[in-house]
Amino acid sequence: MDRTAQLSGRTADVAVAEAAARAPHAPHAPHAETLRRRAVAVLDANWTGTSTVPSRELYPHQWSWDSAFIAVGLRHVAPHRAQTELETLLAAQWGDGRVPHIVFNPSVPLDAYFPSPDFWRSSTAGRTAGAPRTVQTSGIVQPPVHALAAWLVHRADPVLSRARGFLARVYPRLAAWHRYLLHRRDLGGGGLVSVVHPWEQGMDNAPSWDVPLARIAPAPARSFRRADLDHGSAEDRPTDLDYGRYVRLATRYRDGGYADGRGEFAVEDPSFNALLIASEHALAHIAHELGASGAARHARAERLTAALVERLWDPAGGMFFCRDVRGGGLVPERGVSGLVPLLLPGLPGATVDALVRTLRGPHFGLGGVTRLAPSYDLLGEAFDPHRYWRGPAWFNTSWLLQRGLRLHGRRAEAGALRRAVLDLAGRSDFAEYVDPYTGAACGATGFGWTAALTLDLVHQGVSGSGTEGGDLG
Ligand code: 9WN
Repeated sequence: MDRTAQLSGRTADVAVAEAAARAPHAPHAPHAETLRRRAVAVLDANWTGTSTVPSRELYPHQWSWDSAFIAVGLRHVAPHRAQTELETLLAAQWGDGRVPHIVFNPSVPLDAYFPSPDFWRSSTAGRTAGAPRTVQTSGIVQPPVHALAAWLVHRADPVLSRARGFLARVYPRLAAWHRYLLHRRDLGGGGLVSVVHPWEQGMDNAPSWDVPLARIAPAPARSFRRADLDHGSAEDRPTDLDYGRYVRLATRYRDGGYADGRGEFAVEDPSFNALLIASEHALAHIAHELGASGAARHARAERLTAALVERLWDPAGGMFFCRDVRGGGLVPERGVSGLVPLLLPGLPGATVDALVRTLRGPHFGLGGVTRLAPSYDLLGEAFDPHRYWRGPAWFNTSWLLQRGLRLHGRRAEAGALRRAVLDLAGRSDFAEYVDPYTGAACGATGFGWTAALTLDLVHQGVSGSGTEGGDLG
């Protein structure tokens, strides 16, 4: 008698359910369904009606790259909401094309987050740069993941997208956003985009900023009040000294009317530029979908990839480094940012091989001592497993890396990273970030992009592909 026939009733159901739970790609695995429901609940709780906050307590407004990642997850369960998420953000775009890093919710008290709208004064200080009049925003930007997100959102429900004219409406804004970056932010003159504040790059406290930041005189601690320490522990957050420098940089930028090109801080970052390139490829797909040719955009993305390799690749380090444009050289700090270009289709094969070796080697330990990519070199002097962007693992970077691994045919490594994201996101209650060794939750829980990218990877298991027909190349 075969084994299936021996099983009956409830026993058989339990056995099937257990087998499904063990199979990581099983469409109906009960643990995947539970995880999916929990992730949806986080996104529902963080939804404001027009966008999703990263965290109700710590980050109670709309953040730019968070919203892009959130839309990528939302598309599987609420495609209309995913479109709205991006449309809300893009509605706050400035006349010069910049997409602000924060869109403030006017019903949240000013002291809930610092720097608040009265610090940025976007509608007055940003008037010349074309800041919107009706909505308050910050004046700096964040990584341009939006075109990639818009393309993925479209592909999740093309019928709805076409019916709403989603791509036709967002395309001009996304094109203006890329134009702003490529024309106003090429501060190094080599074709790549510079960030003018660590908050712009998204990995605020990374050791790569230490040298360029050291040139900035900090604003006095008494001149501002940090709200982050009301919710996060001081040992995990940036120091007061670094905060003073962040405030000084932002103040000078604001007082110069948010004009670009004059600031003392300008850094070409590998992750920021790689995300721009991935988004430029996505814009090419969007143009094509709208009946135009995407060829010029693909060609530009390839030129940018060549510039990235030429300006930021460090053969000895086996990874990309930041370039300190004002200081004139590469910053030899190994941050996860230097691995993110793995998601680019046009990278030379030898570069891909070296990046994968570095990711799995002693500095990042992936598949050995770590299951998610740490934000910084495990062997680096500044390493701290809990301090913001100085060691802990964030879920968005591992999501990006698993896409890169998959794109370059590293299926086993991509699968392991995917399973690690799902496992640790669930176990940490969708933490903002985790200890890279233990997976213990750090920062906020119920964090928007952790829940959203979990949803995306749960769905990838269900659909079995996840490449979405050339979304990256
Ligand atoms: C400053 C919202 C943002 C993320 C960043 C993360 C953190 C803000 C802060 O939170 O930055 O923008 O106050 O530290 O570093 O990546 O977008 O989740």
